[in-house]
Formats: sequence, structure tokens, C-alpha cells
Amino acid sequence: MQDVLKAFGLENTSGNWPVYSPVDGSQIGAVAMHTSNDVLAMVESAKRAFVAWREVPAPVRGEFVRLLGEELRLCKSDLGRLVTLECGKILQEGLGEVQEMIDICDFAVGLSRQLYGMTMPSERAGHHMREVWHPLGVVGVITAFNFPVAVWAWNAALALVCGDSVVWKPSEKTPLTALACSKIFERTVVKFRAKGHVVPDGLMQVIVGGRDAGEALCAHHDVALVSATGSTRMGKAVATTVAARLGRSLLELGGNNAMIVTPQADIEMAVRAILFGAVGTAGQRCTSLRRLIVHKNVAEKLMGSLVKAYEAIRIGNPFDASTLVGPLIDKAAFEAMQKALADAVKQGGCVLTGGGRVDVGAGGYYVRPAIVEMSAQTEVVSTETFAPILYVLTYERLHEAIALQNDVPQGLSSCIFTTDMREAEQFTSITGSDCGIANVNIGPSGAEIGGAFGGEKETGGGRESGSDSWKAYMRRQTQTVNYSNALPLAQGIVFEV
Ligand code: UN1
Repeated sequence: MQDVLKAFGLENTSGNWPVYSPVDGSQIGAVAMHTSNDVLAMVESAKRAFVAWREVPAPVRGEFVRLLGEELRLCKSDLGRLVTLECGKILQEGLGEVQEMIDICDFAVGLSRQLYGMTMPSERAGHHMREVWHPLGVVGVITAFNFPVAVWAWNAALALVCGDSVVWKPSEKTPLTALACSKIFERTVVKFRAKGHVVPDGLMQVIVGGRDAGEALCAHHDVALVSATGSTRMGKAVATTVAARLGRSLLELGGNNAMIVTPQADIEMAVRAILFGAVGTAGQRCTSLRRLIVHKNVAEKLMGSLVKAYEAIRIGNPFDASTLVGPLIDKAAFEAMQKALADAVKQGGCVLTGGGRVDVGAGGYYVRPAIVEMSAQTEVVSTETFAPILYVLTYERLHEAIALQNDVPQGLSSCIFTTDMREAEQFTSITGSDCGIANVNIGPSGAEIGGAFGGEKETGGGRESGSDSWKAYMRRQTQTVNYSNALPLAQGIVFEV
């Protein structure tokens, strides 16, 4: 384990905040927590950095992000392993997360030569109207433990090509991966400067802190955008604080993602997708599959194969290549799972498999993923529990299944398994899924970075990563230039002396 920390010079960290690995519960380091005053100083320096960085031409900023992507390629294996060590996801997923960082860097590099504005015809002769996108300012990024590095990269890669500076508050459960990213960033700065380019100090800073530090970041009037990923409860607090000063927020919050399996589905494919979606990352993705809405005619067949597949899942050390499910992040996550299971039973549910703690011969909270049959979409089913619990409901008519799928407070990701194009089109139509993401014959998790990522309702409405999400990191200016000798007014208004 130590060698992974050594790769980033983090083998001898010290401070008042201990850091534990969920793999075996051992302490792997300690960090010094920043105070709210530290946050104020960081925002000040980020503001100075922004003022310099915004003047660097966007394609040159893109060159910086290209080098960042190169650095990430060089340390993909080390960083992937550190992610596994600190947040417990299996190594394949740890590496996948770093790949997601590399992908967004590539995307942002291309974007740095685009950032397109529009021109539009003016109603006035000799006038030119256009829309220009300018850098926005300091971007505050708040991330969760479950994607400790990729979500930072989605935000940072875009913010940097857009000409912004970044102050990042990672989860206090995963500060070491954040410090590793900061080292990777510094290596990039050295290489970029060696090429003769200017990078202002303070362009990207990491706050190691708790709730008070996050609050100080959100409340600061010099933070133009707060991009926050985490629970709906956290998002509501962030949104309120940022809105109180009329700042901008981009929220990517809880999901309660469903899959509809119709009688026309390829059942074998559905089973594989359910496994990855519901037990992958030990059910700790915001896109994890939490609800299965299956047609009553195929329920028995599907559930038979699924329970069998669940019972064969290898649970254990996330570094072992054969493991599919690693540990939960901590004891609190385990307790939340047990509480949800008890509530589900009280609300009429029947646990078909799993739910208990698994002894893998090390510390850590390892669990057997659970499937719970429900007769109704009760309160516990409508709540996001960050653990591998899959609730199963049945339906008879597709519109009922879609209504069930939409009848939760969250609106992140959704999917349907069917080979019938009518069903697939109905699901993705205006009257279909109300989520930000709607997939056909693909599970709800594992989105590519090219699409806009995020969801509706209590998921917060923000969009990150691909498509035109970059616009959130810039300010739009409408410009009208009069190159004539006259001064005609819009709407034909006459205003003569
Ligand atoms: C998250 O869980 O916060 O689509 C992000 C996915 C990943 C990102 C998940 N690309 O599952």
C-alpha cells in the first residue's frame, strides 16, 4: 500500500485529521484541516490567478490541459490504485475513473479551440450583433468520496480551458487522492512553464476541510460558480447559501435510478447490466441502479437468474482482480444500509438475497448486495441509500412502469431493456423518462464523458462534463456594434430633440 502513497510523496502525511482505508480500516495517513480563514485566503489567491489566466489564449490554456492529460496517462496505474486504497472501489473501476479524467482532458483540449459564440442579424442597418463567451471567475468545486478524482477533472478541465481558476473541496473521506491530483497538477505546471508559458500561482488549490470550509467557499462572493456533487441534503444547503448572494451553482445530487425490463427484453443482457449497475462500486455511485421495474410475465425468469448471479458475486479485497464488490466506505454507510433493509421489511418488503456483513478476513465493512422485493414504491424505495440494495417492483402496462420510474423525488439516470422499438421510443419520448439520462439496453451507470451529465428534480438540474456543459463555466456577453453613421433605435423608437 505504501508504494502507492509514495508515488505521490504522501507516505508520511501528518495532521489533525486521520485518513482510513475502507479496504481494511487501517489508517493510511493524516492531513491538516484548513479553517474558514484559510479558505478566504485561497479564494483571494484564486481571484488573482483568474485575472492572469483569463488573458492566456484559450488554445494555450488547452495546451495546459493537454499536458495534464499526459501526466494522468503516466500515472494512471498509481492514481487508480490510490483511488482503490482510499475509497475502496475495485481496481478496474479505480483505473476507469482515471481514464474518465483523461477523456475529459482530451475533450477539453478540443473545446479550447471552440467555445463558440453566435452572431445574429440586427434589425438595425449597419449594426452587428454577436454573443461572446468570456471566462467567468473563480470556480468552487465540491466533490464526493465515491468519485474522488474524476468529478474534479470534469470540472477542472472545463474550468481551466474556459479561463477560470479552481478551488476544490474534496470529501474529507478522500483527501489523499485530492492531494495526489494537486501533485499531478503541479507537475503539469512545471512542464508548461518549461515550454515558456505563464501559469499564475493559485490556479488550482485544494481545501482539506469539513463542512465549515465548504460553507465558507459557498458563501464567498468572489466564487462565481459553485459546482457541487453529493447528497441532495448537501445540495440544498449549497444552493441556499449560493443563491443568497445570487451566485451561480451547478448541482449534481442524489439519484434513484431505475431499470424497466419488458417482456421483449434480452434477459441475459439485462442480468449483466443489472449486476454492473446495482453492485458495481458497491452501490455507491450516484448512477447506481436502485430500482428494478420488471414486467410480471418475465419477473420469475429474471429474478431466478439474478438471485443466482448475486449469490456468485465475489466480494473481497478490491485490489484482487477477481473481486467484483469491495467494501463500503465506512461504518456509517453499513449502518445506513442495515436501516434501509429493516425499513424495507417494515414497509412490506421481502429480502430475496444478501444484506449481511461479509467477513473477508480484514477490517472494513464488506456486505453482500441485497435484492428486496417490494409490493409498492414506499418511502424507503423513494430514498437514495448509498449501498447495494436493489428494490424490485412489477408492472403490467408500460405506462404504469414509466409512471413508477418517474414517481420519485430524484431524476438522474434511467433505462429500459427491450428489443421492441415502440417501447424504447415511448420510454425516451416526451411522456417517457423524466431523468437527465435515459438509456436503452444499457444500465443507468457508466456514462461516457461526451454527453452532458446530470439530472432533474432533486438531482439538482446541473449538467457537467460533455456537450455544452462548458457554458456554465463562462459568462455570456451580448454585443451590438454600430458601424454606421446613424443612431437608429431598436423597436423603431423615435427620440429626437
Ligand atoms: C457519480 O457517481 O457521482 O456515469 C458520478 C457514471 C460515472 C459517473 C458517476 N461516469 O456512473
